[in-house]
Amino acid sequence: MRGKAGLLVIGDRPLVAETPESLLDDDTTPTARFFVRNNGLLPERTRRPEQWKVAIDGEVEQPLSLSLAELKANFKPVTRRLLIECGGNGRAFFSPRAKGVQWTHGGAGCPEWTGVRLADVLKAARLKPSAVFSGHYGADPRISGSSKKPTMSRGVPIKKLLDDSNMIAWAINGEPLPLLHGFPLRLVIPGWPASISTKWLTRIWIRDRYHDGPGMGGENYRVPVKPMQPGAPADLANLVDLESMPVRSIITRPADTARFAAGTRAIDLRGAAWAGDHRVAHVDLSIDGGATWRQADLATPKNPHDWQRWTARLQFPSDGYFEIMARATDERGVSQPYAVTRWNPHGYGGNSMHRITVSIG
Ligand SMILES: Nc1nc2c(c(=O)[nH]1)N[C@H]1C(S)=C(S)[C@@H](COP(=O)(O)O)O[C@H]1N2
Ligand SMILES: [Mo]
Repeated sequence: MRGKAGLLVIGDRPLVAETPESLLDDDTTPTARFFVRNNGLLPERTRRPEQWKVAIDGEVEQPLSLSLAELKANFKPVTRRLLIECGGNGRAFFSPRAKGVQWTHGGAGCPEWTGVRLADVLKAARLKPSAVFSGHYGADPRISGSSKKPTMSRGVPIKKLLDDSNMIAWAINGEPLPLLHGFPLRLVIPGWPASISTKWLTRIWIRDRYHDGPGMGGENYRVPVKPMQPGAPADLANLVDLESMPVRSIITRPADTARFAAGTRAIDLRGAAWAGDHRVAHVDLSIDGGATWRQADLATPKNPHDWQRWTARLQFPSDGYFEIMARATDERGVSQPYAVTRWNPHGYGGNSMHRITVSIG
């Protein structure tokens, strides 16, 4: 894939690519290393990006149709480092196999976005008291090309829509969005499955009820309330939307299967951790299958919904072959499990610990 050296293509129609953990070692994810998830085809690249329009309509006192130029001129631009993560990140670890693209841990990234606060735009549209949910629309055609239905249209409850972190963004890492990531405008709604962060954004429909676009309801982005038997058919009445993403950490240095010289007794590790709408409280590392743990040094996030980088120096008792596990714990005391829990048909929210192996000597 052009401009995405080192990413692993895990689906080609639609195009989907994940980032190996060792390529997520930068504090701010370079665009070249940012994962790709399309559900449809790429729309045509507009020749007049400044005239691209986004409608805000439905349960609002003042329906808006704002061009990119108007967004830039009439609202205060902000730049923030925000992590977005595919709802299916970690899906490959479900057993039996869950339906969908088999992400390991690389369906996430944390670049810097520039745009306007979604809350400022919603304020200008003046939500009615009847506003309870949103529905987001993008310009990408469906794979089949045949239907008028959008490829995907998801939404969130108004409380989440109004979160101060949310943006309508036109730039990533200081450059206009590439077509692959939503040129010229996209939503960035961090913390929840990234399928709500609509690319090629054309419309935000404010609704008086739960949204029913493609990608909502049924088994879509839903997890069981009462744990279900893995592999069994799902009882739809027992499924609820996955909202805040679960806590996760990745080891970004050393790379998996790294080799060290005989006699090496200390190895420096680096990584990142995040926890949806929550802060990460601590990250712990084990080289003995979880029998003992060492706490990493955890950086504070630059802004809400930024990931938290961590570093640690681990001591090794001898030469040999070691498995290193990283386990993050959120501010509520919830840690990553050894193996994925809450099996669901499409494998959402799988946050089992990341493990790498190293050899010394
Ligand atoms: N219009 C549109 N927006 C979309 C999608 C899509 O298929 N069409 N995919 C969503 C999903 S499932 C994810 S995980 C993120 C991925 O964003 P990225 O490709 O910029 O990494 O975009 C979201 N926004
Ligand atoms: Mo996704």
